[in-house]
Amino acid sequence: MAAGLVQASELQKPNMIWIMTEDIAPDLECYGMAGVKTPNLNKMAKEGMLFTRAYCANPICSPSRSSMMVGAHQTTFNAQHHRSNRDTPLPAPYKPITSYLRDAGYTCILGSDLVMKQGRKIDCNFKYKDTGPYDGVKNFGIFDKLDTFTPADQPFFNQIQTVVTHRGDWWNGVRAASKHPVPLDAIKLPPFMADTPEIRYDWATYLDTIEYMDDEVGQIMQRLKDQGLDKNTIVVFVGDNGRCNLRGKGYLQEPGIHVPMIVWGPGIKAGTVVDELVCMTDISATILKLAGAHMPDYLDGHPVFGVENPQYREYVRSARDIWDEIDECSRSITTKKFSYIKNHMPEVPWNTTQAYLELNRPALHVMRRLKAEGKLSDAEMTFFLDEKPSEELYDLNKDPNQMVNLAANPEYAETLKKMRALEKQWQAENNDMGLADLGNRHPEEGLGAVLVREAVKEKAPDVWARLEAGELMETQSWKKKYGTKKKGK
Ligand SMILES: [Ca+2]
Repeated sequence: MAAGLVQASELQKPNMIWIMTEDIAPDLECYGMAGVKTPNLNKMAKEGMLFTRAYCANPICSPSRSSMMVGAHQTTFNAQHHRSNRDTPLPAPYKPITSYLRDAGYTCILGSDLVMKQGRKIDCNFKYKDTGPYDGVKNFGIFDKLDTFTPADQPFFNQIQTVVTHRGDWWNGVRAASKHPVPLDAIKLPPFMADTPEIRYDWATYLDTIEYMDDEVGQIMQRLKDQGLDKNTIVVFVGDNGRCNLRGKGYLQEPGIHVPMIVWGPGIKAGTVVDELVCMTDISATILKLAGAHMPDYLDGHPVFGVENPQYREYVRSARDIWDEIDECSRSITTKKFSYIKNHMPEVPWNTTQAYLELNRPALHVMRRLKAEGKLSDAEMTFFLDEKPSEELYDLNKDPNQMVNLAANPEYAETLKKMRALEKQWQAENNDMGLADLGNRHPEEGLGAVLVREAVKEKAPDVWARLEAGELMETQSWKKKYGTKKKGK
């Protein structure tokens, strides 16, 4: 091929920015969330595509991020357990999508100097390094450079993680510094949350962090314009897993797996709202397609934007496995109308004693107290049952909050059969390494969060009492404060 031709086609390749925001459901103004203002994302949605039914393959960071980085369901390559296999190379033929993007001429960039903590989180459950070459045997670098894109990097792929929405010691500070803190009476809580001042404060602060993140997105968009790159750059905005609250992150109900997704840029039809089902792994496939990169057979998704014939899904299949010290195994099938969840370990309640949750969920403590006082409504009680049902079935059109489990309702027997069949079909076509090791698993022991919880309870019962009263506290600093560092580390 003549050199000139190669150059011309390289120039036509779009740059792509994939913004991944921590721990949020579709809780943006453009999705109708009460109380929050997200002008930058609203604008992006108005000028681009807003997906109303986008889902993660897992409701926790690392398995979900693993599926996105590879473009396949995490259970098919043993990445289903949170923070597992960090010293194990990806099994062949799986590779990070950046490997194929590099082959297609892309500069792969991690993070941005415009966002809190530089946005460099990777958090995948296989062996990797942030930067450097990758062969999957001796070299494990996933990206080429950090923090900035320039015209010279074209075509480039930049993945940016916005961390502010992840619970952290900055939350109270973000609210205090906000020029327009979300008023406590402007928000609307879902029916499964008790309505108390503590829970309202926590919810409003979450929305404040979303506003902060929206401003970061605005800065990224502005830099694209300033550098004259906006005409040739596609921007994808998604959540990495669901909302950091009850029934959210960690759970297969909608608040845990349903995430926002907005796409903007050349070839993206303005003002489009897509109500079709999409999984995050479809984004990985789309990015490879738009880059003109190799699309390996193991990809679980199909191109869903920027192409002539997007291939949407009949259903999305999600999975939850080990998270910290809690062993768990649940699988879900989401169709346009129904949500089906199979709980393989129904004896593990949703309301576990997981240290991370006890340190980071004010609502959990408030509602445990209300439960003890007999003050929770039926809807609020759903999270606090002693066991999970072995199967759940919800009509998402009639019951978007998933309050009525229809699994035992004879009127829905046919639907239940169909949903079970979809899960069976998925298993027949795909490998589920999380079902394979069920009953023979090793949840994490000696976790920092567990040590912190025990130390604070013992050394500072007054501080622990404030947490139990539902105060939003800066629990990350407790590690240092209460000397929970393990000996020899
Ligand atoms: Ca996350």
